[in-house]
Amino acid sequence: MRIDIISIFPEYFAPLDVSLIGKARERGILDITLHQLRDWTHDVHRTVDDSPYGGGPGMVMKPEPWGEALDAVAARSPSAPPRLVVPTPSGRPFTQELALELSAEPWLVFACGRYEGIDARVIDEYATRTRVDEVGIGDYVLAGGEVAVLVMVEAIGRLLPGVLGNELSAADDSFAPGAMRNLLEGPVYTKPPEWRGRRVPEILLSGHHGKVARWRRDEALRRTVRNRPDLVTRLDPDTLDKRDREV
Ligand code: 6GU
Repeated sequence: MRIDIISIFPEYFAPLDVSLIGKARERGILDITLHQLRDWTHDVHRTVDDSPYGGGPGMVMKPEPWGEALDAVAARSPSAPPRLVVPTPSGRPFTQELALELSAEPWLVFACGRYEGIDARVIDEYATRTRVDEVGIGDYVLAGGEVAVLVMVEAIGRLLPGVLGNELSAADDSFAPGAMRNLLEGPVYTKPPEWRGRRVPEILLSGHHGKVARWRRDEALRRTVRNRPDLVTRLDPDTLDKRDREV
């Protein structure tokens, strides 16, 4: 997968050299290019923002540098244009489902806004040429889209074939489609079997795979009720059995 990220702070993306995503890049599974938006300005101050029409606080990102930047980045391939993702707290929610959908794309461009956002005509203009999604990562406000893009690239990147050590581990994730849809993962344990007087639940030492699976599902349900009661109403009734309802 190819990813281009346009920002006035490309230094924010240093973590993408590290760990799982860094390895995926070294191995050629992920091809990430960072771009400095100011490279597409033409004034001595390399201006990217201006005051909002209609008044109000803050600054708005000017359309011209964004237009030139997006045209230049998209022109790097004569084939189908990239799907454009614009991080903003006003966007649709970033979910595991959207991460999975985006992980199937050959090419993504992330356009990181700062200040009060990007002139809305940029999004309207590109929406006539390609799929554009304004996406937010939660109900709070960050200083800019950069950290949100780090979050999204990590969530998307780990779903690419060959990135996770164990391909099965993504299937068990909280929010993964299938049996874990809208369920949080329960607690996990490793050796030693007793630590500071606390025993690992005996079922996990029993070697009884059926009972272990049932226990894990019960724990996942309990944790979901406790930490995310809003998710319980979204559990698919068809996937709940009698035991689930007792939890
Ligand atoms: Cl994508 N951007 C900003 N600036 N704040 C956010 C966000 C994005 N998602 C949640 N808060």
